[in-house]
Amino acid sequence: MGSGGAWLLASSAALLVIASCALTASAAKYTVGDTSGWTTGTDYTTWASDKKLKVGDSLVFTYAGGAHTVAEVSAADYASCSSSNTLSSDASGATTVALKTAGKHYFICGVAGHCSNGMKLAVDVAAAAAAAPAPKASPTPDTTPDTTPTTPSSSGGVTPKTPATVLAPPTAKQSASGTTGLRATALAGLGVAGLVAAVQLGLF
Ligand SMILES: [Cu+2]
Repeated sequence: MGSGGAWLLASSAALLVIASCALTASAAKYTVGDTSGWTTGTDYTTWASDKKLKVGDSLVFTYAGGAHTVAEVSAADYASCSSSNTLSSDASGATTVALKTAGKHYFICGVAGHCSNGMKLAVDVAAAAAAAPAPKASPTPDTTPDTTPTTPSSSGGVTPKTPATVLAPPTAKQSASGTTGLRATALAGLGVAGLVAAVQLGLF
């Protein structure tokens, strides 16, 4: 299992490299099978093993037109070499597949016997670099609306018609001590904040 661990480490390192390079890397085109192209007798598992594909890249399948097909299939159909339910298929001889989504993509040749003889390709596509998240707009009201009535602490004996009075302490205690006054101011502030919220909710 030592080699498996090393593989995992190598894969993790590769992912880090991809993540750090994705910001500047441009879309790449990969010729499947390199000089062998898309044909029987080529090990595409080995070919794909060191490819660092990402969204935006393209796979280019080159083959004699009509001699093979390039069919994108599901994982299950890849495993069973079934081309009866292809996601896309082409037999032009020069098939370019743009990799538009991250994750696994599976391709097989639909000609009888070719897939089961190894003409199948599975690739793992990494997500393109995510754009930096835009800063969230702050919903906090920084300014007091013009319609805000005077605070209860400064309204003297006049009883405000606002919810702020609910939280305001009795006016007699406001002059009792500095601490009580501070508390009253804080409570009044809470009341005003509630009123502002109520105004913004359209209750007034
Ligand atoms: Cu084929």
